[in-house]
Amino acid sequence: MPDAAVAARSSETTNSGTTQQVDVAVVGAGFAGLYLLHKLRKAGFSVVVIEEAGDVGGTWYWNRYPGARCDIQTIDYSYTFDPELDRAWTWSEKYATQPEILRYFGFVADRYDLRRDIRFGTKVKAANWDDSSERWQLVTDNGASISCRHYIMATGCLSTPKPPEIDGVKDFKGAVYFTGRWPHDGVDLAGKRVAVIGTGSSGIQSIPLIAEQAPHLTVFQRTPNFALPAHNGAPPDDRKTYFETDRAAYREQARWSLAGVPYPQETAVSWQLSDAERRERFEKAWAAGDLVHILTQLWADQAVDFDGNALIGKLIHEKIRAVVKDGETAAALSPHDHPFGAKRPCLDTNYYATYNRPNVTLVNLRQEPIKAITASGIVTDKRSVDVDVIVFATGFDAMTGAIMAVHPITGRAGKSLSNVWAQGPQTYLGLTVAGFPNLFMITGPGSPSVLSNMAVSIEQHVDWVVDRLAALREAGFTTMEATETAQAGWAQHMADCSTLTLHRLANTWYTGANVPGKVQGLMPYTGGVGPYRSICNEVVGRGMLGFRLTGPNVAEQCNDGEVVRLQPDVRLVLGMLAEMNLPQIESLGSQGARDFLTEFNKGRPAGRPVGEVGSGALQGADGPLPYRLYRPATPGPHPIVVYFHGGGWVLGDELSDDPFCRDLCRRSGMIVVSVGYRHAPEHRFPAAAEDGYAATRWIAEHATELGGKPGPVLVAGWSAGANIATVTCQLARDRSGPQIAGQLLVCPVTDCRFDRQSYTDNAVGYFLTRALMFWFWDIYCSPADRTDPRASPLRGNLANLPPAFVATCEFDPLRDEGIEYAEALATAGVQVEQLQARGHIHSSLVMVDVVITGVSARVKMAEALRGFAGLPRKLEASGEDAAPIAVNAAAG
Ligand code: NA7
Repeated sequence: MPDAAVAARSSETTNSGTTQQVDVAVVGAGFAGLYLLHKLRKAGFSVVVIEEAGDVGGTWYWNRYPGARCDIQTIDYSYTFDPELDRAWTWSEKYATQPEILRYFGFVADRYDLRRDIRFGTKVKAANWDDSSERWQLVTDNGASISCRHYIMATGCLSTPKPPEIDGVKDFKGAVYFTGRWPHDGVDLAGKRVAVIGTGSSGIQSIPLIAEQAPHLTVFQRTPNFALPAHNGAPPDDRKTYFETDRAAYREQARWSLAGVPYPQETAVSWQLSDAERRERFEKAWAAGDLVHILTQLWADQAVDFDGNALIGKLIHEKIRAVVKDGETAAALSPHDHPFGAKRPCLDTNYYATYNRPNVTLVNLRQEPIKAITASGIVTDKRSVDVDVIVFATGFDAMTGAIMAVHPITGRAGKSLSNVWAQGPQTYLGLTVAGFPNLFMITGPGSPSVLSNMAVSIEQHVDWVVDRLAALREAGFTTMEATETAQAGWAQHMADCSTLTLHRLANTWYTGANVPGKVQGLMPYTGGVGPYRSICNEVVGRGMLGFRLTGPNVAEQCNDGEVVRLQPDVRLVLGMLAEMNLPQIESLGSQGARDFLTEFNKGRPAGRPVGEVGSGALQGADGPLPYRLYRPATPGPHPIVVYFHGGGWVLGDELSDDPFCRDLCRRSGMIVVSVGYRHAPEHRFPAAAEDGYAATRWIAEHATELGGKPGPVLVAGWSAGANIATVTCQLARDRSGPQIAGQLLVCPVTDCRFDRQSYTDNAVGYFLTRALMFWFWDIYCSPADRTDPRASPLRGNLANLPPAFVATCEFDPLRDEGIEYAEALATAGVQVEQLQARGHIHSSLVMVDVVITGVSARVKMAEALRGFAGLPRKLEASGEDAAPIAVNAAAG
């Protein structure tokens, strides 16, 4: 049996000389460390926990400032691994105070007899991986050094206070306190003039209580934060009842939710709700006093869409104005520089009302930055404030601080973690780092961590890690290490996820912006707790994908690869579709397939409002055709885009791509006319193509009547509709008009061959299947007709066609024929812009408000259309495009 496996089977901790030998060493005895210790022991590992503090509790051991409380309901901020434990503890309040939370950790430590394996008052000074023994060697500042097979950082995300970065702190003659390192015996502020610097959660929780004790309090605010009343008290009945009725279901729902708290996914989008309905939802959320509620339950687009989000900011500004009597103070307290939720909002008790007290002054550092701290107080650009006490509520070097800055970690071949992370944290799953075998981070950067209920995320990580260690041991492996490929893939997935939400638009500790000099980038995973859990499970299910496993007597195992190559929201959509167990469309017959599509489309979000939507009839190749017209809200006349819907020449109609047409109209500022061309099998080739041409001609001739700009029109289409659009361009060139200024082709069908690689790579599993395309072709076109350029435009003459924008998607059977068409156009001298959308499927780009990661492609399409029409490519600067402001400039 290999030595590690032997060692791992022993649960005895031994001291060899001055070195303590264990299977696993854990740093930190907070929420994560305690559960790790319990679970590792149960799995038969010997464990030591190293903890700097004098007792258990982690962040709750240190953060003892007045008003320190949990801001996730404590019913949700609890261990769930042991139902007996869950039942044995009842929280006294909806949001427990720090002393009660600390008592809870003491209770847990006692219940499982954890303290005997924790070395309190001890810090790790260095951790080095030793390749020959395949163990981590830890040097501590107190007692024996440690040799361990596995090293786990349970150091918390917010545990290393950030230095104040303000000159003169040492000169100050009064008392200085940090909220994150508050004296255990408390601080008597009676009779003391106090300054608080910082208005994050710690400042906002402590300021009202300090104001009650101190004769005068001056608050130095750099960035106003959104704060909501906690309405603390007994746990609310609705949640308590759900919880008490079925605890297991409650916990399970939390585990698969987006934020780690059992709330359903909101589906109504902001523009579907009236002002009154939105206000009602907002008031309900405001009264609920629950961060996760207000962050997730108002409307579906609140966290992902700039405009949907801005509505909330305005409603909160009203609330602030209603409480704070002085207008200037109210304005200074109202956040305007970041979307609601992009920076961690706070829960408060009487925070805004505190500024009505005569003994409280707000100093707005945006208008008068701090110049220095002197012996007697704080000097700004405009005033000098004498104080007896300064409280720094200035936050933490979040997420990486406690892992990287606290002690040097040296991995394989002498690699230092600080060097590897010099340009920002690189991880696989936020759990491991390539080059650092057997090193794990609980809720590390790259995992949902601080964007979730930490309790749920910690338990998921602990379970995953300990279960993996046990499985490795069973299989005889002694090392486990992420591969570079897997890690790079995770970085890409993280970047993709970061485009989903608005977090990228704020400078926050989520991005490292609060620490001068720290490399900036969104550190937590924004794809959600449930999706993240399923990815971690998938890694295991696919044979530890992205990990190299080695052991002395077993063959090395490495299933290398990237666990998520789809865009995160596309992955979710495909997952939901798989769960729906939909029939194969080609098995339904053409009418059955049409009925199915109509039903299916009812479930999608309503398209966004545009200036006007109308309908009418135009002249097709063989009679009238219906059309739908989308007009922008801006004054016309606007250029006209003739649009052809997708559906394989068999399905769909002028309404079926409604959300996409609205999106094109809004983003391009042009009229979009969606044409209801004839379909097969009733009307086979070349009916659709000839209708496309005739409709375009009719629209160009009737541009003025339609309220459009006379002159050249543009054509656009998706899938078979893109086929019709580009065939129309060829016919218009050959039949002397109409004039077409440009063509937008989204995932076009361009050729009848099925042997391109994308037909094999993406034959099944990505919604449009190879079999479905066969079916479409069979219905539309006889084999003899298929090579006609009106069916396979790639085979036509491509010279002298209008400029084109061709979008293709990576996981689309039609990908390669689209790319080939773009290349052939370019070869023929046509101006072409290509967009190869990574991680997307055939329908991604037209799934407006469902596939959020398609937004940037849709923006580019609209810009291309505007360019073709001779307009400035950008319609107008939206807040979404704005770069986040630099927060660190104003003070310090
Ligand atoms: P936060 O949320 O990072 O808040 C720190 C506050 O201190 C914030 O208002 C900062 O302004 C301010 N700050 C930081 N440095 C300075 C300097 N140099 N000058 C003036 N003001 C400064 O930390 P918290 O401890 O309140 O909360 C951390 C998390 O714990 C919280 O989000 C919950 O998850 C629990 P800035 O916004 O950077 O302009």
